[in-house]
Amino acid sequence: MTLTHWHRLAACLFAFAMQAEVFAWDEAVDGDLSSLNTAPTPIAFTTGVNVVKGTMGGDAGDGIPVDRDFFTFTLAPNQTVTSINVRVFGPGGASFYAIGPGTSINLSSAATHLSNALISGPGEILPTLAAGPYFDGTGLSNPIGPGTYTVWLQELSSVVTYDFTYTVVTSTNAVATRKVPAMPLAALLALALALAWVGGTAGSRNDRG
Ligand SMILES: [Ca+2]
Repeated sequence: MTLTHWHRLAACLFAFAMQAEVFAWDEAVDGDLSSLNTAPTPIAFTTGVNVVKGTMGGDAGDGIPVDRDFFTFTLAPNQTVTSINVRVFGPGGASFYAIGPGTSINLSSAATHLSNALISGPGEILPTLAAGPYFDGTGLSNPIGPGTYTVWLQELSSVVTYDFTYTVVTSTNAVATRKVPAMPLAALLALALALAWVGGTAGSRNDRG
C-alpha cells in the first residue's frame, strides 16, 4: 500500500469517526427522561453525533398527565455543539423547546432561558435558537460553547415522538485535522528516507563482509 493509499484510508476512517452516531439517550432502552425541571436526566455527550430520542407530551383533557422531558448535558472547555437537528417530530404541531444554563430550567420565567422555540417538524434548529428566543431569553451562541445546559421539551395537546441529534465537536480533533496535510507526511517521508539510508548502510556492510 502506497503512502497515498494510507492517507486516503486515514481520511476515510477519520470521516467515519466524525459521522458515527451514538445513542446518547433512547427512551425505549434507557427509560423516560426526567419530568422534573429541577432534576433533569444527565446525558453524557461524546464527540460526534449524539442521538436523543423518545416521546413526550400529553393529550389535554383525557386524564393522561403531561410528560415533559428534561435533560442536562455538559460541554468540556474544548467542546462545542455545532448542530441540533430534528430528524423525527410528529405529529407536527408547535411544541415548546427551551435551553437554559446550568442543571435546571425555570418553568415560570423564560427570561432565565438562553433561548427557546416552537418546533413543528424536522429540521435544523440551532440557527433558529441562536437567532433569538421565541419568548424572553438571554441569547444562545452558535456553536454552543463550553458549559452545562438543560433542555426542556413540552407538548400539551398530543403525544409527540421525537429524534434529535446533537453534534459535538472537540477542538483537539479540529487542530489535528488541520495538521494532517503537513506534519505526518513530512515525518513519514523523513522516516522512509532514514530507513532507506540505514538499509543501504547495512547492505554496504554485508557486501564488505
Ligand atoms: Ca419522555
